[in-house]
Parts: sequence; C-alpha cells; structure tokens
Amino acid sequence: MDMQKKIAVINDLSGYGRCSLTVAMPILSVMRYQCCPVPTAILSNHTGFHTFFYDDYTEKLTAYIGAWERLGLSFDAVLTGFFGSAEQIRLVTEIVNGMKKKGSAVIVDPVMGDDGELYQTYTEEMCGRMRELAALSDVVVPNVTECCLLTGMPYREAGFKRQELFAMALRLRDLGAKSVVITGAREGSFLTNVVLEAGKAEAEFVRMRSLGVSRPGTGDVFSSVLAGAVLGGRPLAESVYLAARFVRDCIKKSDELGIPVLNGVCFEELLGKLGRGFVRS
Ligand code: PXL
Repeated sequence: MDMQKKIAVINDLSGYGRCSLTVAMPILSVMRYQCCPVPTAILSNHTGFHTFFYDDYTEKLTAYIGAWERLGLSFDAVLTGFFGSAEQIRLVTEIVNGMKKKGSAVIVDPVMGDDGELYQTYTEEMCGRMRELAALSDVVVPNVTECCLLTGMPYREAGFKRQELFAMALRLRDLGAKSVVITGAREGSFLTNVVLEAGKAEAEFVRMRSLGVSRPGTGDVFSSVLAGAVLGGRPLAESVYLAARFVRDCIKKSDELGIPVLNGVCFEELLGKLGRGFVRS
C-alpha cells in the first residue's frame, strides 16, 4: 500500500530567480509528498527580469497528460500556477476537471500579477479563462491584485478594508471556488490573509508582521506550503498561518544574507526546518 501522497503541480519551470516549479518541488518534497510536475512553459528566468527566454508548452500538454492517463495515474491533489496562454488555461481546466473527477483536491493559485499590475505575459482573455479554472477549485489562493482581477473590483494602491476583502472573498465563492484565501493584504506593518472556508459565513483573518521588502516567488512559496499543509489534513486557517510564517521567515533570511530582491527568497536555508515541522504521525 502506497502511504505517501502525490501532488501534481501544473506550473512553469523558470531556471533562475526562484519561482513556480523550482520552489514548489523542493518544498512539497521536504513536506514528504511525491511532487509530480506538469510544465506549462520553460523560461530561462522569471519575467520580472528585463529579458528572458520563453518556450510555451501548450502543444505538448495533451500528450504529456495522455501518458499519465494511459498509466492510470491518480493524484491526491493538484496545484496550479503560472500559464503561458489562454488556450493553455482552457486545456488545464479540462485536465484539472478530469483529476477532480478521480478524487484530486484542487488548489488554484491564479498567478496573474502583483502590486496592481499584470505580469508581462498576461492578457485579458487569460483572466477570463482563469475565472473558469478558479471555479473548479477546493481552495483558490489569489493575492489582492489577482483577487481584484478575478472579481472585477478596481485595484487600490491604498488597500482595502477587511469588510471589502471579505466581500471579494464571497464573490470568489459565488464564482464556484469552495474555499478562498486572499493573501498579503497590507495593514500597517502587517500582512493579512483572509480565510473564507467552504460553507462558513464568516472569514478569519491571519496576520503576520512583515519583516522586509516584498520579493518575487513568495506567492509560489505560500501556495506550496499551503497545499502541503492542507493535504496533510491541517485546518485551512492553520495551513495559512504556517504558509505565511514560512514566507515571513524566508524574507527575513533573504535580507540577512543580502540576496538581491529579483532573486526571490533563499527558502533553501529554511527547508530543513520546514520538513521537521511536517513529520508523518
Ligand atoms: O511567481 C510568479 C511567477 C511565476 N512564473 C513566472 C513568473 C512569475 C512572476 O513574475 O514570471 C514565469
């Protein structure tokens, strides 16, 4: 009997800058899962750098997943991230729907932008497709920018009140997501995460003091730890706390070690500690 859980991660492979699969694979591995990547694109480095090589993988996806289907593979969960085209999101939505029917928990990190801006490769059409994918999710994990894009709410530099964030979370649930986690809403020197769990009428707010500047890839670190904690059976709010604390500690460590901001967070330094927190009972 296979006692180890498997998680498929549909995300890009960026060679430099610490994001997407290069973050998700080590984190989920140290949390004792078999992490099975499905690459959506191959990049030399993330798109925050002024130049990058980019190879879209849309045309290969059907054949890649087809082989998994012929092998009869199934996954305890699937986590999605960055996509290269609207057509790719449509395909991934079909793939995720198939996995969901076979019993996979679905966690969607709707990677679209940050700080009120869309990522360089993102289009309006992709946002529409992302709404359809998010509708399939057991947990959707947008940052505030992505939450605005998904709900049609204009982004405000000055931030949002808790009541407004709660209203956006409810709207995401109306779109079809079962549980909603809105990450990194600024409240003075704190970053607050809004947790609206399936079937609950009230949200919980999980606050963490921010200990440094924001860095690329931290959303991927967050969604990976969250997915791992949820798959391990932890309650959603506790999983959010563990993810937020790990991101905070990674940012602090990165500042201490003088890691350039564009290079993301040096999560490698803290992987051992993360793993020790997830010993199988
Ligand atoms: O961390 C989000 C992300 C994922 N993948 C790629 C990116 C980014 C953010 O810039 O460029 C390729």
